[in-house]
Amino acid sequence: MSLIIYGGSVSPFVRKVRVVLIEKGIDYRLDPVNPFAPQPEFLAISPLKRIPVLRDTDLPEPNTLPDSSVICDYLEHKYLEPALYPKAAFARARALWFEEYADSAVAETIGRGLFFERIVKRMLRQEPDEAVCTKTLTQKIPPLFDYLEREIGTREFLVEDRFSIADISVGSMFVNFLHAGEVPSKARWPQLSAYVARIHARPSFAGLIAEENGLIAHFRTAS
Ligand SMILES: N[C@@H](CCC(=O)N[C@@H](CS)C(=O)NCC(=O)O)C(=O)O
Repeated sequence: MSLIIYGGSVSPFVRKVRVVLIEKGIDYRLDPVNPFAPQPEFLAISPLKRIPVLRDTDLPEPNTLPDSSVICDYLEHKYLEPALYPKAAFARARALWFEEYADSAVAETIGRGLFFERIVKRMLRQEPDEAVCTKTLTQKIPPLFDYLEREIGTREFLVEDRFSIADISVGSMFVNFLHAGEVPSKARWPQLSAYVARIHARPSFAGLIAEENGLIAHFRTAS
């Protein structure tokens, strides 16, 4: 097994990379790292102190790459099949846009405004601030989800007619939404809600969600 992913399973960015690896059928090892209490060896390979970092032991050092988007792009070029990025220039760029949208605004809103409050704070033995969660759910999330509802429309996937990095990135952020005890409202976002359920039903996502649920359930009940 030549690939090592440093990170924690409930990070949406680590999950992005794991889904790419699983979809491509590539073996890897997940080496647990807590980015909030990093060891000096980890800081040396992650200058922004973020997870994930990939190590490819097929290569001589330096053989590590930080950042989920960089790692996914590397994996796409190293393992060509199945392709997870569109080939046509505009479609590829559009998929990268959805990756960026998920990794920036959606990650920040769901991550900080819900997952951090309801799960990470529990891990730190602190109480969630439900006022922050309410503001996130009522003010910050609706415009983000409205946009995704329009973009997905009646399509099966976000870009072209096949599964891509766009769906992996968006789908991964919605796992953290789920872990925080939420699902997109079927009444307000019918297309998005069906789309998220479809993406999460893929064996790659479903296996990881099942694995993570045990850990999350533990922290949901912790106080
Ligand atoms: N752009 C980075 C973001 C990674 C990121 O923010 N990871 C979070 C965990 S979900 C982290 O390591 N946070 C540690 C910190 O903020 O100190 C990527 O795509 O990998």
